[in-house]
Amino acid sequence: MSLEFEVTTVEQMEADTARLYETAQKVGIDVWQDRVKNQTPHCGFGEKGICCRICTMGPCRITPKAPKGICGATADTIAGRNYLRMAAAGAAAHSDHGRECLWKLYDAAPDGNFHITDAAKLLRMAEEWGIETEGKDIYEVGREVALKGLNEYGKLSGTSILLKRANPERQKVWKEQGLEPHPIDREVVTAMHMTHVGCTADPTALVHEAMKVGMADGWGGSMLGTDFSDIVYGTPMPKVTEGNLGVLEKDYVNVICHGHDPAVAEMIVNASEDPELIALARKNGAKGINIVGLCCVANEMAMRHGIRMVGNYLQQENAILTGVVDAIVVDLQCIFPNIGPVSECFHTKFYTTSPIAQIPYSTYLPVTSQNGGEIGYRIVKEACENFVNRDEGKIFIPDHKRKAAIGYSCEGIKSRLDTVTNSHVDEELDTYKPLIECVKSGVIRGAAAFVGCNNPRVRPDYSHIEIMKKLIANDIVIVATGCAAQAASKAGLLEKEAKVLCGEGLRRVCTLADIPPVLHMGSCVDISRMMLLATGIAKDWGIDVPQVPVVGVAPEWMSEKAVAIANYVVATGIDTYLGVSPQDTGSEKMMNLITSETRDWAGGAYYINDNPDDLVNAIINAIEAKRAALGI
Ligand code: XCC
Ligand code: SF4
Repeated sequence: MSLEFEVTTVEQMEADTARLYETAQKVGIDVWQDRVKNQTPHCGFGEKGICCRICTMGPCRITPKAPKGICGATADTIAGRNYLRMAAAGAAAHSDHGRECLWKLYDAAPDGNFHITDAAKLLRMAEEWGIETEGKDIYEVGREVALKGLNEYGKLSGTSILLKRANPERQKVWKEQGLEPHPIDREVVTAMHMTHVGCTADPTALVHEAMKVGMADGWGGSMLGTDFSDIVYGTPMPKVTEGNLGVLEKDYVNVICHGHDPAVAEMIVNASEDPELIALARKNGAKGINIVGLCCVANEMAMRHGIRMVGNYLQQENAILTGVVDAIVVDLQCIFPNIGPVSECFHTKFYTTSPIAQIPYSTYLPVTSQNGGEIGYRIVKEACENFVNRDEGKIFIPDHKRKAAIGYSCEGIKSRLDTVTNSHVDEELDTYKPLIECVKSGVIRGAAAFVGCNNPRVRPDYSHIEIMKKLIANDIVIVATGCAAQAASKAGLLEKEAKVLCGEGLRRVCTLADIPPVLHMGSCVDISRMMLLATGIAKDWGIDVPQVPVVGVAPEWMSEKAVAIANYVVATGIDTYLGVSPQDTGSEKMMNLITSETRDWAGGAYYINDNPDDLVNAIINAIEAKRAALGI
């Protein structure tokens, strides 16, 4: 083990960004750094959540002189409604992505564009849902299971079928507190209706519904998205890839897949393996075709195929500014509209593929189950043809990239734990017990689940990386998804060698189980994997989730999806540490609800602090307090 391990620092990443910013200025295009300047200072009313524009008597803003909107809505009501609307939009986005994955299973066929890749997982789900499989073709089973899943969105009555997966104590809390979500679409509609002019004014009820719509996401739409992605595209298992801008290759045709739903990216990867297209790339002077991912679709593709990850959210303009992106193809969510204008300054071809995300200055090719293969082929072909159109004078690729050990789904984590089970209490396989033993004995102090975006409101990636480093040094193991996981990958924290940064206990566990100290669990819908991990640990331990020394951490979150996530994480009984405040500071009542009162309902609440040093100390103290309460 080399003790010379060094992370790639935020300063080095910022130097890359600064160099690419020069290119942006040279070609005359604005990037997010410019727009942040133009938007600062932000609107104080919006920032505090006390601007209401849900009816045309308004917009109304709350000030000491005007403490109520025209209808009489107070700061508490306005901030509460805004908060619930964010949660509803986030739940809608994740859940609709999940729905697309279900349709891909429904449409799957042996000779079609989409197939059943993890048949064993499909059969497990059929059993879980009481679907008869005896004597049926696997694709017939797939259609039945898909229909049952789709029914979860709009069934006439009942609550999420997936709640049963949680430990019994959690299920009881959800029932008693009225937090069992109704069908997913219904819950989103309820949230929108409650926040219509003249409906719910009570902030407590608004926060309660935010948790419920969050539950419809985390224990509904997102969880379905994860499971059905696994069935159609394969369940992630440990493997190695690379991350950061240095994965772009000057001599190759570069195609970036950006967004969330794996469907389009799968079609692009398939096409890139077509011998005819590889020959075309070579004919045009390239050495081959290099497919890379950006944002969550990068996580999806990396976890399943080892596709390399070019970066997280704030890196999307940077990637094109390298001048070597021959095509960028997007599906949905987290796509800067400015990808269009930036691409126009280069030879880069920009493709949109979903009716949900139609963006100016793109070629719009809506992808369906039926035409996916054809469109994937067309895009890769056009990218190969486009290789010759690069402008040498605009090319600069930062050379930073790091190895990344990834693929730690629950199944992937258990597969690693199985290798060390025998050295522990029993010989059971497929259990979290070895991990629990490590926590009980104090070799590992606890776990932190890192999620969320990067955000120019704080120093991008800095909070993620600094907090992670300090936690692993304190023997707190990390699981990460989304852009948080990619921040870790850029820094090198997903390398197994990063164990030298750990405290002695965690370092030993990393060596024994052959894992990095930061475990990449996937994309943001895969935070559902984290919920299954937390409730699975609680089950195997025989305690409830709020007792487990685990916390959620979102130091740089920005999206409405993150609000939905934060709500289901606290509803699952996990305290969540936020580095960016929800836009509710204009209402003391709201801040009290989300940072304290929700803990009385479900065992979890937010802790908010934009100073990463304070945030990390609070996390360590909280984990130690949970340990003390357990007497370990
Ligand atoms: Fe989007 Fe999922 Fe945030 Fe990244 S972490 S900026 S939501 S891509 Ni989900
Ligand atoms: Fe103003 Fe009330 Fe209308 Fe909101 S709902 S804009 S507070 S009048």
